[in-house]
Amino acid sequence: MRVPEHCLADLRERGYMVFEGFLDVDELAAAQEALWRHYPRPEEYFTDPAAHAWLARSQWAGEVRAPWRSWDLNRLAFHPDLLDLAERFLGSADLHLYNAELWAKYGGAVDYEQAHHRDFGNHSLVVPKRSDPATQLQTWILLSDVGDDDGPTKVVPLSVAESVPYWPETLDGSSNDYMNYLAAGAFADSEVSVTGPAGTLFCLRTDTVHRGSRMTGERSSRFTLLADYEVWGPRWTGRIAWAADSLSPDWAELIERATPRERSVFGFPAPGDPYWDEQTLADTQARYPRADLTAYLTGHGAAPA
Ligand SMILES: O=C(O)CCC(=O)C(=O)O
Repeated sequence: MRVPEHCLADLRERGYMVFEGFLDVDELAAAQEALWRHYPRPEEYFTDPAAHAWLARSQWAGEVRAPWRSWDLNRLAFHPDLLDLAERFLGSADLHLYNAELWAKYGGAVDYEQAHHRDFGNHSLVVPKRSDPATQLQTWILLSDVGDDDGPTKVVPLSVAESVPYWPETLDGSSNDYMNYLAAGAFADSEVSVTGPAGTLFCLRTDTVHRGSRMTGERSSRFTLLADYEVWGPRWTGRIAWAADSLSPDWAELIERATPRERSVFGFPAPGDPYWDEQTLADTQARYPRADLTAYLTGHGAAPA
């Protein structure tokens, strides 16, 4: 569902927004079913956690980067209403999907508690420019219901955290590590728990202070899909290069089913790009035989600048 203007205003003013009902019932159900191609169902996990020890190696063990094993998941990373939101927030249609991950957490697997931090530390080589619009947008789609016991993200409104410098001396005097963590307990009174039913969209900027929290429910599980957007341009930002994974069958299906606009968020050359000529078109068609590449022949449907 299209993200309403008041949510966008929250994102601009508070540094985060939460929108329930972002996914419709069918797209949510299809994505949830596809999760089990990557993860054990909760009942399966809790019957024998030791059989899934890979999920307990660290609090980040449950992250799986795109492309995923189902179009029903892949398409959510560039859902039309997500692209619409990113375009409205970042102020440009020339969007770059600079990371996409699934993240599964299971109660008792590991301690998911984190200190408050800002994520730009591993999304940029430098620090964010204090500009409007902000330069990076992180989006999280909740694929399971998230209540207070399910390790909800805790987010701190911009007005509360903006006095803390981007690369602070730690507030407790300990040495500052690579993740610019803030002192334990900081903002405990002002942080907001991001709870909501499956299908909710949560967004924040990479300079918004937040943290992961402990799962307190004995058999809690939480499944999320993360997609990070920026505008193409800077050389100092990003997370990954999509070409590194572009030999997998999941990638081929993604390119073959996506529209030219959707492909362009991965860096696939847009219609009208000087890259396209008779040779590149024929050879790219050989690489992706089921893709409709006619737009690249005609130049129609070029990604707007
Ligand atoms: O999982 C979460 O709710 C937040 C995690 C987080 O902030 C992080 O790992 O940087």
